Amino acid sequence: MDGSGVPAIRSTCPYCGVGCGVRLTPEGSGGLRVEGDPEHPANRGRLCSKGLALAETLGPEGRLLAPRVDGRAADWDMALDRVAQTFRRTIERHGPDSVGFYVSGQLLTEDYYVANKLMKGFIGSGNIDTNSRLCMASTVAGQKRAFGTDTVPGTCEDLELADLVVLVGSNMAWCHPVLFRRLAEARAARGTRVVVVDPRRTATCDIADLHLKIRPGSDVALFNALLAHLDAAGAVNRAFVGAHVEGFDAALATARQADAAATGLARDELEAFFGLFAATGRTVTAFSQGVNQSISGTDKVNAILNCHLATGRIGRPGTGPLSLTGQPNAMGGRETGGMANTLAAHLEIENADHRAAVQAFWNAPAMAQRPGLKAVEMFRAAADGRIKALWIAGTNPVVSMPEADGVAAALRACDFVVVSDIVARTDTVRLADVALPALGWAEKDGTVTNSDRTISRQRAALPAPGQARADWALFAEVGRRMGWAEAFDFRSPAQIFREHARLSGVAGRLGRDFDISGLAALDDAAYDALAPVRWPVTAARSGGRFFGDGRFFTASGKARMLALRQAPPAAKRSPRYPFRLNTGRVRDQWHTMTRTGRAARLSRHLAEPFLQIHPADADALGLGPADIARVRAPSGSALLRVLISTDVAPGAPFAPMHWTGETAPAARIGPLVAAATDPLSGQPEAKAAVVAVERFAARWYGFAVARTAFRPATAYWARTRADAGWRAEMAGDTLPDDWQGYARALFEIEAEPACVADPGRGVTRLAFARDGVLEAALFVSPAPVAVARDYVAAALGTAAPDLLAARPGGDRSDPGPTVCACLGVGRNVILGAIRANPGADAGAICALTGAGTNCGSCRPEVADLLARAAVPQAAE
Ligand SMILES: Nc1nc2c(c(=O)[nH]1)N[C@H]1C(S)=C(S)[C@@H](COP(=O)(O)OP(=O)(O)OC[C@H]3O[C@@H](n4cnc5c(=O)[nH]c(N)nc54)[C@H](O)[C@@H]3O)O[C@H]1N2
Ligand SMILES: Nc1nc2c(c(=O)[nH]1)N[C@H]1C(S)=C(S)[C@@H](COP(=O)(O)OP(=O)(O)OC[C@H]3O[C@@H](n4cnc5c(=O)[nH]c(N)nc54)[C@H](O)[C@@H]3O)O[C@H]1N2
Ligand code: SF4
Ligand SMILES: [Mo]
Repeated sequence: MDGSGVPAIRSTCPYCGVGCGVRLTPEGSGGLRVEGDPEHPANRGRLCSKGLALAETLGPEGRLLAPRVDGRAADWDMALDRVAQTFRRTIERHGPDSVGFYVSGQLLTEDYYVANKLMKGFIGSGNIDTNSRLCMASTVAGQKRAFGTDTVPGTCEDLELADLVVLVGSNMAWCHPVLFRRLAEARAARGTRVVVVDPRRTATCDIADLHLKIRPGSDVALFNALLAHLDAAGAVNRAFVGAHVEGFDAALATARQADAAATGLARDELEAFFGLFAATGRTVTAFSQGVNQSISGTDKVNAILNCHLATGRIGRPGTGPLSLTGQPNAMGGRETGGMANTLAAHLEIENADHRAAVQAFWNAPAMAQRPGLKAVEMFRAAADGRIKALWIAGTNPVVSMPEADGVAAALRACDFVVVSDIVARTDTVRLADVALPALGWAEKDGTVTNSDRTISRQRAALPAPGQARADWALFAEVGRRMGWAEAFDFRSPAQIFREHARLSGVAGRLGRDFDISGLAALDDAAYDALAPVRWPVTAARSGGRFFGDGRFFTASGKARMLALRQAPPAAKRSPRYPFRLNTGRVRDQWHTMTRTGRAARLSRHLAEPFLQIHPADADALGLGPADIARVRAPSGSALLRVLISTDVAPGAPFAPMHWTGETAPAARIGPLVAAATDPLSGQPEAKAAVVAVERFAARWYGFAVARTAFRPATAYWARTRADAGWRAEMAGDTLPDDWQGYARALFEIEAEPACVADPGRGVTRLAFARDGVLEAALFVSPAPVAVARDYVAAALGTAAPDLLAARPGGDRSDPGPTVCACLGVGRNVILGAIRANPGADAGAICALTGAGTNCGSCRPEVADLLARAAVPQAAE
């Protein structure tokens, strides 16, 4: 209840797989108050910086509000008929495998269910794949190999009950922040030991007792060597292995041959880790994209599972492997079978009995008989004409796929491309023949499943903007218009959920793990009121852990250990491409920034795409702090701000994946990543590209702010939101004739600017006013621009006398890039507090500056600043 007595609407955060519960209270004029839900088991009221900024990402600005056909506004009938007829005609002429759907772990379970039913049961092809292919596919394949099903054995509480938590290829502090806080609190309370396995030092290492800076891609060697050690140390659980595991001997024999030197780790580091693991019964190994996104991703997963199976540490409190899922509904997508090589309800597409059961349940005319094209193959097929009609929903592959320039070319080549999205301009929507406006978070209704099988409701709290419709409704409409009126007669998410739950009962009877038949009879009111619930949900059981009883879903009922060999990354370093590029995420942006990019405070943490590179590499390349680097790969190139840091190893720089043609066109990372995939899972190796790096010979650097959006015409620019407009970093290799003319064209302003030029230093500052308030400003310099950026951005729309006066100024102290997004505390402010208070601990610095006192997502960074000498940051 809020003060007015209106009960808050309970829903779920739309970002990461932690799946935090939120309470939404509509406020006048379309606004929304967002708070953590104290009753949700995932977060108990906590939210991270992204969840807390959700309200700032809403509103009509930039939304796709009406269907568009061939670039022109169209009505729903016309757009949906065009989609249905084109798909129908293409299938008639070229067969069902000539069409495809590419969907997303950010769709709701109900959306996924309808899309999958349409493709696999009615169109009759397996060609529905998802961005989960780039995300969780290796875990799916690894869990199926070991357990017989894609089952997450434990729960997130296990992180709090464990004595040892091993985080492999997971930057949990930034990517699953609320779970990280739960772990940090448990560690403070009970002394949990934490080991981080990551080639890079991340904020997650703040709570690590041991950080293993593993050589990229060598996790199989590490866990093989661990398995051999566990055996030698007598830590193998012989009783469990004897009764419940097969393949132990072969797995151990291969593991004994493992070359631990391949990890690049020192003997004492390995011994410390192995000793800790062997001695600690309650061990959880949590893993994410450093494991999955690799050509040996599936083997990495199984190498981890091997160690848990050998020690019997699975299915009991405080033990087990735990896959940290990325997207809010990565799990729901797997449960509905929305991947090219799976069937609904965790059934197997290759299994004739399973196909027959689903076909009978759906009364389906044309069941897919074999797996369809996986993401990378699907876009290749679009490029070479095998796929002639493609529907993309809830994902932005022109940014996020490997060899992303090739994906753009594939969409241009493909006869018919449909994109359903919430945003009017994305790199992918721009290439659509038909663009369909979808309802977004807080407007739509349905369910999601988080990392530990907890199903939660997302609920609508705001009216539909424009003509937007739910994703499930779009797939159902097209199904009806293609001639399957009865099968797609879906009128509500509750109705779809009941059908999904009933189908899971069929799977349960076939001996599968995913069974929520206990929810099949929910009426609309009960569905509306559904509280978070962990599957399975059957008459016999609800929630809990799997495999504590030693029974697995393989034919023999035993788990499988696998004999695994270390394989290096696919792309080979060479004199031409001497660097191994690692890619991933930053704390305050979500993927391609279509939502988080709208919140000014989320753009202050790291406002620019960057290349994090070791000082030795920077020296050898002649790169200085805040220079621009040109990064070239065989499949594309990018320009990135240089951030010199010992967090990365020499030869192994890191770059974030978030920037796009809309926000920083020269800085898209997707084009640099080769489309090499794991042979079993089809997951691309996004963490191990090979690149060359050189200094970009910038003749000038710039920083600009304006109240209206602008797109600089220059080699490098990166634009984010400011509270009252936009801000951009820029760099160019050609000097314009005059800066006043350049600025007027950039901002599309005719007026005369206030101008301060220091020709001696080559520094120019231009500021435009309208009605006495700052409209736009541009700072240029032959060296990276030094200016108090947040101060200048905050001056937009104000009288800003020191910027508008034609005198040098603006030399105020710069709070620096934001560390604490909640309270807007800058890095320099924190460094100042550290300097002024020698001996103060992180808690004291937080209390002094306010940083970390709200959501706490930035606490690891405050501790980090305290712990070591500062290194130059981007955009300072
Ligand atoms: N802030 C934020 N949070 C997010 C997201 C986001 O976009 N922004 N996206 C969500 C999604 S969909 C996902 S999938 C998750 C991803 O969550 P994470 O997997 O935690 O994040 P990443 O940054 O992709 O990569 C994790 C780490 O893997 C390391 N790594 C690279 N190569 C190797 C290797 O060979 N071995 C090992 N052991 N480690 C390696 C990288 O250095 C990196 O620190 O985050 C989710 N949460
Ligand atoms: N180099 C590199 N590449 C990577 C990764 C990496 O670590 N490195 N990680 C990979 C991983 S793990 C992932 S999960 C992917 C993520 O990559 P994407 O899925 O491409 O990224 P998003 O920005 O989340 O795209 C979601 C799209 O859906 C839209 N949208 C939001 N809500 C809705 C809705 O309700 N309905 C519809 N129809 N649309 C909506 C958004 O506006 C946006 O355009 O990136 C992958 N690519
Ligand atoms: S940890 Fe943050 S991004 Fe993830 S679900 Fe919770 S609030 Fe959302
Ligand atoms: Mo992901």
